[in-house]
Amino acid sequence: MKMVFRWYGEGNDSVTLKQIKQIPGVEGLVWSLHDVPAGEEWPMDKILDYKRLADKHGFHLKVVESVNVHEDIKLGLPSRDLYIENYKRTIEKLAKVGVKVICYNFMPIFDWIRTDLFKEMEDGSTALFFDKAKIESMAAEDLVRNINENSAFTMPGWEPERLQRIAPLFEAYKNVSEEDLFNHLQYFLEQIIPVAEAHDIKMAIHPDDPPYSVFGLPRIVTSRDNIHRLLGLVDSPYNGVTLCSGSLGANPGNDVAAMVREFAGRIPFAHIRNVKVYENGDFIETSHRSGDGTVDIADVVRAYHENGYTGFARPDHGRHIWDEQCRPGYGLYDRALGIMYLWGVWDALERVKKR
Ligand code: DNO
Repeated sequence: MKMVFRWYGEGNDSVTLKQIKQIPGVEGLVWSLHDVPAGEEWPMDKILDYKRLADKHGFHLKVVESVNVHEDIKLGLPSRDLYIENYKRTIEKLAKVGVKVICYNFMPIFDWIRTDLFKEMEDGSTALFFDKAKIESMAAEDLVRNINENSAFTMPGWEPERLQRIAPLFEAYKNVSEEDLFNHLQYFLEQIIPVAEAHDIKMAIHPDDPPYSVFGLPRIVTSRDNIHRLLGLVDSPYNGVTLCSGSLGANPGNDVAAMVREFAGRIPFAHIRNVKVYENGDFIETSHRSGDGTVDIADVVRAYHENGYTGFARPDHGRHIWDEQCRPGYGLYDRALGIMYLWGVWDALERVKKR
């Protein structure tokens, strides 16, 4: 398990590279060019600027999260070919700075969805919260407004300019079924995977968060069966998954550890975090510890360990604790605590193995 840490870039993150350097066992940054719109080819000079910065602090840049997929690709429009070509050029450029994994998602219109970014927990910390009934009665536009008004940072996947395009996008998705979305993903993968293979970069699709349809939009990366199916669309080790325990874990019907055991060879990137799911379907993000949420994180780590996991892993969203002012879910303290929990479980398992 190679530990990496998500960082949003200079001026765009409350956490500094010096602070990340002091977390035990973190070897690389999980990064992106957040100001390049989805569908555009990434400029080499900006990639190299990032590389210089990472080098200066002794981090590698092997994991990108995300190179976003243009909506026309997900919609299967004729204009998709142009955006797929741009995606290929970006892959070629990223190979030049040593990138090995590209995380992306195939969620229509919205990336992750939450109703509260700073929901207060019993211990006084705050965390990202999903109120299922509220979402079901809410207009999509209000949710975008709510997210933007409550974060001091522009949130990837929720850029304010999205608001202007929402109505036509919903209209465009009206006749797109899950089956269509699978076909559009296949079309994308058939073109992208050979380029990824040639450049030794693994593509790792992120599950849908939450892992079910929201606002009537189709969502396909939701379950064991659908992940099995998408891995078969192009059956190559370069067509992989970012197995996110928190996204999949928001549906208690998903056995995350069993998925790790089944798909281990196809998980170049692991997102490890916990989530507490309530009976009515609401959920809140908790500390990483098994006992604090619904997902048995210790067992998830054990599943990776059993399979001799050598891929990349990052702690995922944490709570906002000790009065930290940070991006929702991406503070320093709780993610650093999360890392120490993951290492603790991992090292204990190593010790037992060597006995
Ligand atoms: C949320 C993240 C997602 C993820 C994308 C990958 O914090 O886990 O936004 O980065 O879905 O493309």
